[in-house]
Amino acid sequence: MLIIWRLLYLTICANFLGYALICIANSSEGERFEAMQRVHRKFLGQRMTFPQFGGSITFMTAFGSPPLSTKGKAICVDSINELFEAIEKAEPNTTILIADGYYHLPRRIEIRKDGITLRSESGRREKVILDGGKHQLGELIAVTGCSDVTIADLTIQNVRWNAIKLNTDTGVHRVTIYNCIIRNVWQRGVKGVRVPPNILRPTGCRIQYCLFVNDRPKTFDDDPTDNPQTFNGNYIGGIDVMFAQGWVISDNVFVGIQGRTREGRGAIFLWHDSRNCVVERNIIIDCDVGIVLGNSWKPPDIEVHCNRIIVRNNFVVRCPESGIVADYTKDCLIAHNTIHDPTNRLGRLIRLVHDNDGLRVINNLLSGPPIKNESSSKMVLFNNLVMPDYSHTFVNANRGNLRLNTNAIDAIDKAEPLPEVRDDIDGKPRGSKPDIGAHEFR
Ligand SMILES: [Ca+2]
Repeated sequence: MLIIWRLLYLTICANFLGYALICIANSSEGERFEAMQRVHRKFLGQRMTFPQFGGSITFMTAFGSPPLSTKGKAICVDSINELFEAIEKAEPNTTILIADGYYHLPRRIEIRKDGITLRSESGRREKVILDGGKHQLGELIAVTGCSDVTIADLTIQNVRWNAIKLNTDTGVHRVTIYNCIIRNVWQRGVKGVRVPPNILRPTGCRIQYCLFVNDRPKTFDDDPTDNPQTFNGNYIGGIDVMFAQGWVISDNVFVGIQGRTREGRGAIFLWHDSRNCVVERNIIIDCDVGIVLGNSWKPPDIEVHCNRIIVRNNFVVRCPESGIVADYTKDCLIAHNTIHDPTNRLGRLIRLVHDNDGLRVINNLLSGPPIKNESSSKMVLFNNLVMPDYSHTFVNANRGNLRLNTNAIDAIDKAEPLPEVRDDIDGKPRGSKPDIGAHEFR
């Protein structure tokens, strides 16, 4: 026991010493930034899986990404039976650590107690695979009537409908979904449902550092409920949440979330009176739709779909149905995003439709068609750079790396400073002469 404590102490000291040395050893801001990035990645790979540690360990990374802590008692499991037993018997505030392995789940995992954490013991998300394919699961994890749940460092794959279903109509708050891979899920990676008026809307959830990826477009075989009579194989998206309040959706990557005829839903989709959320530093590549605030269908009891939501510093690459959409919003901000899709079939890199009172669309970089404004609301569309094809100014547009290179003379130092955007997609400070788009070149 004592040895573990000492090791832990030494580990923490070594890391902070590392930070200090980096700050001293690297003179230029660029070098410091690169070095910090390396440590940042190291921290992300280094999970605190010390079950003996009763309290929480806080590691602030270089860019303030949220710390993951091991809460309360920890239980290690290495079989499906142990996993279900642990979930069922766990006291609130228990951490369940899953051993590396491939788990064909026979039924949905039901999390119903406050403070439950479910994560891989190794911290390597690709090493713990929870697979719903063999038993054709409709959903893989459900969170019901509880708060402060964490799901981290693991893979969820082959699920017919939803990978993680938040039953937000039962009071679900402060859920953290962190560093997971969500793969081949055929309706939604994360779903938050409609909330009745007498239930507190889901507040303070975080979805960060996750990879949402599908290996191919959806087919009819993937989901019998999605057929020519319903959604024609296009009922598919990444994150779909209603009534979200104070959520952070950041630092995720979405690849290939595609409907059967490439008419799917948003990689990130917030609607039904969602408020005060931040969507930032996400990279969305080859999905049908990128980031969507609202929807053209709005029930009578919903005044606006999205209120005071900030969408900043995202890369959106080749999303043919729409890059970023605002549709029935109020006082939202879409700023410093880079969207690349020169041949977008609908001309919708940014699409504004229906009422969007108080919307500000500022300092975005569009490589492709200009903003498609179908809204008659009073909005501020300012200092957005539109180029028919700006590929040559990106590090690697094909691979979705829209960081700028020296060719980007129309973007570099050409943005209007915005108080809401102090840094870029890498967490690098913007300085006094910000660049247009999500990346700060210098
Ligand atoms: Ca600059």
